[in-house]
Amino acid sequence: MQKQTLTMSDAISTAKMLSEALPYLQRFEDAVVVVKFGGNAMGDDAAMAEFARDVVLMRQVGVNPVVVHGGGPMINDMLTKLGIKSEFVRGKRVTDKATVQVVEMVLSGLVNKRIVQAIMDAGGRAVGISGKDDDLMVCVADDPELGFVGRPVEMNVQVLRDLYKAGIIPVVAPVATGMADNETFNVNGDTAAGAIAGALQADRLLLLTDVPGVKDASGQVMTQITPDEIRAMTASGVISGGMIPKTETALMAIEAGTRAVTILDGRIPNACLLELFTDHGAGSQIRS
Ligand code: X2W
Repeated sequence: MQKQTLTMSDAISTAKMLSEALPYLQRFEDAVVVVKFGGNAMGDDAAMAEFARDVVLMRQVGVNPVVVHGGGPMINDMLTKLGIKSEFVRGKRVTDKATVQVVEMVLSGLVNKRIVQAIMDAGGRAVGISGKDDDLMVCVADDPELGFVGRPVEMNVQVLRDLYKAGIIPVVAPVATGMADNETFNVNGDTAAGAIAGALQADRLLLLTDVPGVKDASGQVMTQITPDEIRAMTASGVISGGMIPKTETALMAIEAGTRAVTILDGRIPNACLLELFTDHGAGSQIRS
């Protein structure tokens, strides 16, 4: 017989919790959920394993998760090792030819494969690709000041549908191809996730980050916000700094047809499950 690790009362509360999740499991059956997993939310191997388990659980209960990752801190580490200086302008990395090569190596290689491996270890199936594969994300230069930073202008998301329909979790690195031959662009991870969620008309975009959500003027996290409120709070300066690219991404994704976007703290245990499958939810949900 298997060794019992739970007390009877713990086991009863686990069973009750599963039962209470039923309406949420029904609601998200076959839903497309794009999860942006930022470099700051990745943490150590244990946090990575827990994220992978949540994504595999989503898949197991009939959700179609699509993972889009970042890796800014990992790019910084490699650039430092190679003695390449790097700076950010308006939240985006100024990217010259040497930098874009490092970005592609780190994101499509190290970070992408680490996530794929973690999902496989959790018993799921994952395939790692970048925005270059099957021309998933075609970009133009975002701003001449930023060099090879891409703004997605053409999305070909059929490859993602093909993968999730086959039961495979796509894991996407935010590196993209350009309109001309042989161009490589570095794309901000949030921007890439928003463009993918919009093109897939996703049911949810979850932006996992290292802050609890969008705060109002008194510093309280807002659990529900409309796009109009976001615009007003941005104009009045209540939304500022690093939150701006996230709320801009949310608005873009909603305009393109994503049903709702949640900005949440990826460091909370089981953040994705909390948001999707409990009545508590997590972070700030933006929807019309
Ligand atoms: C980002 C891509 C990685 C990213 C960069 O070079 O850092 C641009 O800034 P996080 O972990 O999600 O911040 N690209 C253009 O977005 O990573």
